[in-house]
Amino acid sequence: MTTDLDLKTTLSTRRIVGLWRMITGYRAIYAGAFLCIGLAAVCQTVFYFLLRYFTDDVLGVEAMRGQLAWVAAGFIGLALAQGLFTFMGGRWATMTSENVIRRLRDYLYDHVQRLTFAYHDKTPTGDLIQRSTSDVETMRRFLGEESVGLGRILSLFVVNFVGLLTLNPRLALISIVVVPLIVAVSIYFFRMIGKRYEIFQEEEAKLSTTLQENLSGVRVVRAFARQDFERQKFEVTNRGRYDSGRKLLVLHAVYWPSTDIIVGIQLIIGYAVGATMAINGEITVGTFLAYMGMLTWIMWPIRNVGRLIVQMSMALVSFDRVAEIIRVDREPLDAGTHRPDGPPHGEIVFDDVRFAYAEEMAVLNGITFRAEPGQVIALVGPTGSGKTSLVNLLPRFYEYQGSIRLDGVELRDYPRRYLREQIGFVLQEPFLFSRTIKENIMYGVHREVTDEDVYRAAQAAAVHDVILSFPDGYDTVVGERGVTLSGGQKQRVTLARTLLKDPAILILDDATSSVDTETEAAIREALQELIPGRTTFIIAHRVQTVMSADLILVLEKGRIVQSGTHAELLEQEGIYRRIYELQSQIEDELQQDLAAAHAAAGSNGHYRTPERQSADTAALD
Ligand code: DGT
Ligand code: MG
Repeated sequence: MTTDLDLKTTLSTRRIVGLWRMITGYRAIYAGAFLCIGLAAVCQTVFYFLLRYFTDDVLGVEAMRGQLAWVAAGFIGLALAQGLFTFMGGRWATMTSENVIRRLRDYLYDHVQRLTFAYHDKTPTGDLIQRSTSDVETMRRFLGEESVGLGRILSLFVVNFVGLLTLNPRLALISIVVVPLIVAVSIYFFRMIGKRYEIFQEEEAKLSTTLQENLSGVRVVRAFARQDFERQKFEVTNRGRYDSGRKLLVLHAVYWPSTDIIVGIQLIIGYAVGATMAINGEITVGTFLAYMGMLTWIMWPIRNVGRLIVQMSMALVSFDRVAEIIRVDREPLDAGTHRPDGPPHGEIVFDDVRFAYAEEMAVLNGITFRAEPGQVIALVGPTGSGKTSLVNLLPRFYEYQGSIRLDGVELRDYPRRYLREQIGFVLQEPFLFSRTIKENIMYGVHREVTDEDVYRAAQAAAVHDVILSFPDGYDTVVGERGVTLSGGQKQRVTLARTLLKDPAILILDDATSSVDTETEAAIREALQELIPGRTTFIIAHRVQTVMSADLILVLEKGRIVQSGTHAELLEQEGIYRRIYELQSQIEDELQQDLAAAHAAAGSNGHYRTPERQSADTAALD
C-alpha cells in the first residue's frame, strides 16, 4: 500500500511530532496495541488481588470450600486474558512498525534515486547505505519493540501503583522512593549514550565506505599489490569502530549494575517493611503476598525504563540521520514550463555558458556555439578539458550559468524528464546491471520493442555476434557464472542500449574508446546510418572518429580554443592540426610495420602480431 503521506514534511518536524505523523494510517491499530498492553497490565494486578482474596478469605476457611473452583477458574482466566492481550498488543505494534517502516524504506529508496548529481558526488555511498539500512532498522525497533516495551512498563507501573495504594498507602509510597533516583541516572546515561551512539554510527558508516570502495576497487588493489596497505587502512577504520563500540559498551556496563544495586536495595527495604507490618498484624498475609508481587512488577519495569530510554534515544538519533537525507531537496524531474508534445528538432545553442562543480573552480568558461538540427558536433581536447562536463549539462545533470537553448527555449524551462527522455547518453564509464544482456539493452525504452529491434541495436553497436557467442545469448546474466564482459563489450552494450532508445539527441561520450580501430570503424559506419535526423555529440580521442563531424570543437581548460570542420581546422595553426599530424604519423608507422611484418612472415613462415596498441591509444592529449 502506498499512501501520499508526505514524508518530507513529516520527517522535517521535531522528532516526536515526526514519528507521530509517520504512523499516519496506522494510528488506530497502534493505539489498539497500547490498549491491549494496558489491559494485560490490569490482568496482572487483578491476579494479585485474587491471590490476596484466595490467601485471606478462601484458604483454610471451611465455609469457602465451594469457592475454590471459581478462584482456580479466575487464575486461569486472568492468565489467558493477559496472554491474549500481550499477544494482540505485540502483533498490532509489529504490524504498525513493519508497515510504517516499509513505507519509509520505499520512500527513502525513491528519494535517494532522485537526489541531484551534485549531492551524490559529495556523499559517500557507504554513508547512504548505512542510513537507509541500519538507521531505518533502529527506527523500526523503536516503533515495534521499544515504545511498546515502554508502554508496558508505564502501564505496569501505574496499574500496580494504584493497586498498592488500595492495599496500603504507606507501603505504596515507601516502594517508590528510589524512582526519581533511577530516572535521574537513566537520563544522565540517556544523554551520554546518545552522543556515543552517534559517533559509533559515523564510525560504522566509514567502515561500510571503506569496505564498499575496496570491493569495487578490488582489481586496482591487486594490480598494484596494495593488499597490505588496504588491510592496514581497513584495520584503522575498524579499530575506530571498535573503540567507539567499546565506549558504548563501557557505558552500558556501568549503567546496568548501578541500577541493579539501587533496585535491589529498594526491594529489600520494601520486603522488610512489608514483612514487619505483616508480623505485627498491620496487614494480612494475603496483602503481604500481593504486595510482594506488585512491588516486583513495579521495580522490574523501573529497572528497564533506563534501557528503553537509552535505546529510544538511539532511535531518535537515527531519526535525525534519516531525516537529514530526506530533507535534501530532490532534483525536480517534472518542473518546467515548456512541455512540447513530441521530440525536439534538435537545434542547440550555447551562449556564454559557464559551469563549475564547486564554486570559484570554473570547469567551463564562455562556451558559445550553435548546433543545427541533425548536425554532428564533435568535442575533442586533452583529458580534463571539460568535454564530459559540457555534455552533462544537456540533460541538466548540473546547473549552469549563461544560456543553453534547445529549439530556441532555455533548457531550464524544460522538465528534466522530457530532456532525459529525448537525449540518449552513452556515458564515459559504462555500467551494466546484474540482469540479462537483453534487459540491459532494453533498459532505457518506455515503448514496446521486439527482439528484432534489440538485435538491430546490438548489430549497430557491433556487439550482436559477441552476445550470441555467450552460452545463453541475450539471456546471459551479466556478472553471473563468470560471464563478465570486457570493457569494450560493455561499452558496446551500453551503446546498443542508447541506440535502441532512439533519442532525438545523441551523446556519445568516448563511446568507442575501448574498442579496436576495426570495430570502431564498423560502429562508425552503422552510426552514419543512424545519425541522420538527430543532433549528435561525439566525444572522442581519435581524429578519425571526429573527422566527418559538421562542427568540431576543440576544448582546452574549459574553453573552446578552435572550432570548425576538419578541413578548416587543418588549415589553422593549432592543437587540432598537431594532434592530427601526430596520429597520422603513428598510423603511417603502423602501416609500415604491418607491411614489414607481412614480409617477414612471408619469408620465414612466422607471423608476428603488429604493435597496433600505440595507434589505438594515441590520445589527443
Ligand atoms: P576526459 O574524459 O578525461 O577526456 O576529460 P573531460 O574533458 O571529459 O573532462 P571532465 O569534463 O570530466 O572534467 C573537467 C574538470 O572537471 C576536471 O578538472 C575534473 C573536474 N570534474 C569532473 N567531474 C567532476 C565532478 O563530478 N566533481 C568535481 N568537483 N569535479 C569534477
Ligand atoms: Mg570525459
